[in-house]
Amino acid sequence: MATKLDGAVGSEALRTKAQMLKHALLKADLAFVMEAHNGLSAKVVEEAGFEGIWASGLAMSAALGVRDNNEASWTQVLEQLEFMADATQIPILVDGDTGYGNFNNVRRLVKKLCQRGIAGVCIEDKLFPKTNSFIGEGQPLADIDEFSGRIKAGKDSQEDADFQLIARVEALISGWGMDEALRRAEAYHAAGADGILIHSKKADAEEILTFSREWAGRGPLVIVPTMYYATPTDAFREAGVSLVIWANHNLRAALSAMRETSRRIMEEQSLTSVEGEVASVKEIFQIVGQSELAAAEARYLKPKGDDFKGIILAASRGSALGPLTERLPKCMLDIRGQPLLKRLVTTLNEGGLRDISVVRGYRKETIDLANIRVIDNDAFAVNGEAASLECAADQLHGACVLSYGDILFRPYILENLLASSGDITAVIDARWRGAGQRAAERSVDLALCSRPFTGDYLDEEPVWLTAIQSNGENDPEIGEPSGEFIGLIKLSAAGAKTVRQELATMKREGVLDEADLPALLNRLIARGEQIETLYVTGHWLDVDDAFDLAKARNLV
Ligand code: SPV
Ligand code: MG
Repeated sequence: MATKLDGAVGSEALRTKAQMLKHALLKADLAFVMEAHNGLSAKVVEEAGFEGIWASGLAMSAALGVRDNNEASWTQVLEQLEFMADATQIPILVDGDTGYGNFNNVRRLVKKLCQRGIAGVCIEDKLFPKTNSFIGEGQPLADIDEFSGRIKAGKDSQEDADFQLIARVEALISGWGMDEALRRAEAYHAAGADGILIHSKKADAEEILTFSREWAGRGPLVIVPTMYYATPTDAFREAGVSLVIWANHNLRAALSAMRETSRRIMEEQSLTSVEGEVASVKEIFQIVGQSELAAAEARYLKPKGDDFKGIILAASRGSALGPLTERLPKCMLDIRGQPLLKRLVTTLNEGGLRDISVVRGYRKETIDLANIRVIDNDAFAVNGEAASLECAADQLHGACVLSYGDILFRPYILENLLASSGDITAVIDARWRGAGQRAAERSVDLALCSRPFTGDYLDEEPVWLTAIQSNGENDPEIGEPSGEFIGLIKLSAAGAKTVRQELATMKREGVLDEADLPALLNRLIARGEQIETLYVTGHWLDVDDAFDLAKARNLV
């Protein structure tokens, strides 16, 4: 019994694809490579766990709709190989046919393959343009010396020291017999081939096993059992074969599946019967790595409005408005022909936010705008903003903008907010005192920040919210306030998760119902979360009372 050579590279040294292929050829165990013909099938081969990919000339040609007669040019093949190599981490052994010409063509081929990250090439001792080995009888063979020159030229041109060049002996296929096959194998081995592919088109493995015996482990042996497929794999193992190529079965599987699918859709004029049998679109997204692109976009692209959801808290009545809110919640009060909420939704839409949820409570049936999702807080009379936000917890996934339902602001405020870098950013108006000297009477959420607003154009140091005071109980003492929280917050996906978790904790602790948004922010600050401040100077309003309402009506 012949034994497979054991000169394998230590596994710790397997850094490159060429080293991995070399290892597969030299290690003690039998190795397998599986056919692929494009980037997708290459990924499938890798996913299945193969050590390497056989870039089959027959399969790549057929996938391009042409014959295995060098009808696809070598650079067209190279293009396919580049996609396959980019798509995978395992080595590719390329079917290089005859090398596309003489020694000079082989030189250029090997050089280009090395540049594209291909681990090895197999060239066969035939003449360009080649014909598939399973077609016809007695195909002419190359002169031994000329072919040995191709091998030497290929080895001398490799830019990667571990690149593998396999010489394929076609003597058995062409009917020249065992002695000629062995003579050629010996010559190619002496010329520097890293392995010998002995090919056969017999239905049994007899001549392959005889060759293996005679070859007696002089160098790695590679076989393609397409025709003698019924031979148990252990027979190859025992014969000391190094590498088995499963040469064309992905292409053949794809052809059968595509034919059957097309036939049924044509016949049935419907997709229903094939739908459950074909890969889902989601599987396609998965195998081409769509999620990696999403992660990269999050890292490299500035977020745009359409990456954010809007959540508007509009459950309360707005009691300071008295009889005006008997039939309508304050967010639905008319501001020059449009409800306040509609104006707010329009501002968000114009900032690019399309997915808007409105948490409604008081007179909820009147909140009936188009293109919004409504979420009900039916306990609005006994709870507050934090509980309303918790009602929208299902929407608190991914980046969000949270807004009170009774505010209006200039579009640039939203634009700057979306561009802010913090996971949680709150908009603070530094000019709150100027708001008609009514701050004392109004319900104002006063904020203390890490430093006051400077108005300096070049000042880009981040400012953090350190405490916020509201009408709720247990408010922290605010010294000299830095500004007023306008009721607008941006959350990154991480920020949204943090808020969701805090709301869940508050619910568990039984403090959710009494909490407003400032109370939530204070809890986050106390927990060590950094809340960024985006300072603005006016250009927004809220509607707490009739005075505000009049002002709003004047402003828009
Ligand atoms: C190929 O897969 O293109 C091969 C193997 O060269 S065979 O088709 O068996 O010749
Ligand atoms: Mg081929």
